Amino acid sequence: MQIEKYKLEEHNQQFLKEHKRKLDFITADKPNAEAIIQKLVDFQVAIPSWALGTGGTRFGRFSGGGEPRSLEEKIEDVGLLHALNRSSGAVSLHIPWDIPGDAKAVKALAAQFGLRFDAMNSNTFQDQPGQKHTYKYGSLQNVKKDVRRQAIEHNIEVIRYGVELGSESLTVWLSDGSCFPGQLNFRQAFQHTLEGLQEIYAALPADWKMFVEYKAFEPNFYSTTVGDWGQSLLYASKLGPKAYTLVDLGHHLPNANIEQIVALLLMEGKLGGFHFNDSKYGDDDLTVGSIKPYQLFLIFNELVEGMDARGMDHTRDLGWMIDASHNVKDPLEDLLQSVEAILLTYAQALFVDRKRLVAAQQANDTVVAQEVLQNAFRTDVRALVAEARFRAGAALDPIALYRSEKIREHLIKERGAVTVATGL
Ligand code: AFD
Ligand code: MN
Ligand code: MN
Repeated sequence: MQIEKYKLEEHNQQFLKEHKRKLDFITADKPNAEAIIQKLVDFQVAIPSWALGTGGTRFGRFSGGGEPRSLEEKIEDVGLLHALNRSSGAVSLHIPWDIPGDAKAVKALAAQFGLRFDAMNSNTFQDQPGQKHTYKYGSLQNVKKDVRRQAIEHNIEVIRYGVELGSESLTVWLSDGSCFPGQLNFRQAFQHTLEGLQEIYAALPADWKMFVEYKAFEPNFYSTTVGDWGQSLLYASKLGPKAYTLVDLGHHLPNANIEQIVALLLMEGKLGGFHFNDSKYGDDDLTVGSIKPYQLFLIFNELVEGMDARGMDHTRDLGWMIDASHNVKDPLEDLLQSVEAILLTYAQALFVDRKRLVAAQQANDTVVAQEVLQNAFRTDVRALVAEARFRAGAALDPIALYRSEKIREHLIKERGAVTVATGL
């Protein structure tokens, strides 16, 4: 289904007066508001194809109905999101969950919705039907050469699909590791993994990037072969200039200082991609900003500062993606909330008074440094983000429009009440 243009305009008309009032309030004492609105219009966050269905718990799957049954329907769903907020202009695919039968047609369909293909994701954390060798004891790290070869070939195949779709990056997330002391020789596991990544790296087209995603735990619980940013950076440095570290917010040990990690990776020119989500305990995959909004702000603060220090383009030079999918919300509403949270936090980070912060740091004035950050964090920027959406031709209140248009009901009618999208 698609949202009719006049419906969108009707919706905006209804909210416009109140919106303008709020916008005038925030822009009155913010001379840089106009520049920030433009940055918000430009900023795009990729939607992972596996977040469009109701995510499973580790014990079950509770489908909410109307889930996309094919890659084409997943693209349609991201198209809907993009029509509602104009900030979700890319989709990130997982192979083999999303093998494009006819890549040309899939690419054309995405273009119709104004979408491009962001990073491609490989999957060596599950065995697929008919697969020759099992990943039970890991993929690239495996002690068996045949298993390693299979994992390498799979990644190269993913690159090939990506080339057909116009993607320009590969994200490798390995679940490799061990559950018990003594199970693995750490050095050998690292070396095998590095050799595998080197072969995959060699198959990258000239203009592609490779993102090495790390995770400290789960499904392995004693060691992980790409367990933290140090290990990821080690692989990325050994691989070469096209390899980068990818930071997923949910992949750290509790209370890790992610903003510091981000700052240093940016300093080294080795931060490539970002997976947004939120969590209280581990890799909870909760809606962005739902648990620790101040942490997200501090991370964004470092991202903006670090990207500006290197003259990077905020929109294009890092891969921005949501990686969250949960089981109690309508996934499309959840994604709208996540994108909104990202834009709000980005806007707040843009409001940080850098000059004052630097002066406070140089004077060891801890109080003012904290004031500067918290002033920005406590600014209500919702009207600015809404204005950016409005200017881009999207809805002032995407969730309100989603509900008043009864989009989920339409999708259920179209696709059925018991559909289950591919994914976890
Ligand atoms: C994992 C990682 C990774 C992967 C995804 C699969 O975050 O990005 O692609 O889940 O659903 O935890
Ligand atoms: Mn991730
Ligand atoms: Mn994860």
